[in-house]
Amino acid sequence: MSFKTWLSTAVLGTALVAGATHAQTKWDLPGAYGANNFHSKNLVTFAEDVKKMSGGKLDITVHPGASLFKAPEIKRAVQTGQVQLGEVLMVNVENEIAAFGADGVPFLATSYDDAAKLWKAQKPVIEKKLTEQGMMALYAVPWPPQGIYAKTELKTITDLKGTKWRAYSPATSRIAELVGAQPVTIQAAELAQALATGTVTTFMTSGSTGRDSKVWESLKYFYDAQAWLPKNIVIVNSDAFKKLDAATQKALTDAAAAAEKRGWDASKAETESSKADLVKNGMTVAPPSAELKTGLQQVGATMIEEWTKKAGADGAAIVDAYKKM
Ligand code: PCA
Repeated sequence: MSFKTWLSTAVLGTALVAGATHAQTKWDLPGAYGANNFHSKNLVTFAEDVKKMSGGKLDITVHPGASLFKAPEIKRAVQTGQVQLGEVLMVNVENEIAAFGADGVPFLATSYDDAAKLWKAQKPVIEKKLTEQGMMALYAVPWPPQGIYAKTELKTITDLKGTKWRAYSPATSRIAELVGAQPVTIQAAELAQALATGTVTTFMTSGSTGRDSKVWESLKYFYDAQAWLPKNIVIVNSDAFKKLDAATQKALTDAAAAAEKRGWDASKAETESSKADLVKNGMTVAPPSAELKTGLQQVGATMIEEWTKKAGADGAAIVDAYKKM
């Protein structure tokens, strides 16, 4: 090779490398919860980490508050490649894939330690299902424990009869049926409005969503039943992932691991701070009475049985692995 040829090859090579460093991939990440929610803030930090760790090569724009897709549409949007990745409430997928609903079964896992075990047990099954559908799991973070909100005092489960009950998943609709309430499915983004118009007067969710929706403007009671901890999962389209170079793929999965850890810590902190805010805004926050708790546990027992049947071998694998931990 002449010096001249060598020189031009070297220059061209450098230009290519420089070009590659500057080539930027832009992704969109839809979420269903308000920009101030701890999950959404974690998504933003995750996106910032990815950008930093990939040397600017992967630039993810977070779209919180169901602004790009409504909560139940996000999984499909990732699956069909309309977006590269998205945040999904796992229990929203339960009717399609029962294993996604394991963390929505009342009283199966009720503490953060048990929720962590359940996630460990659930993860291999979820990963397999996602792979079959051309997706991958990046990270999952639980909501704080679920309690019951009500306008009037609840002494027993029969006090829920006939109330207009807001549901966010198949399992929360099923609870309404079992207690004789009228279920209305409303995702978190529309909850504040449903409360303002009186469409709903009872429901189960976290202190976090109660705070986000300023429930104290219409409701008085939060019974801290700690019934389950549903998770949000961030999923990515496998083809989009494969198009990234190895270093950028690693930046994405490393940032996801950090986001999972950060999210669980934020969720724990959120449990306490959100309940404190409910109290500060005039709500009664209390554990359920023994009678109410017994009633809820009976509902839970029916639902564990129903879910186990529906989830078949996958459900059995999850519950067996979980119980061994
Ligand atoms: N908030 C979400 C899901 C669970 C939770 O705590 C909601 O209420 O829609």
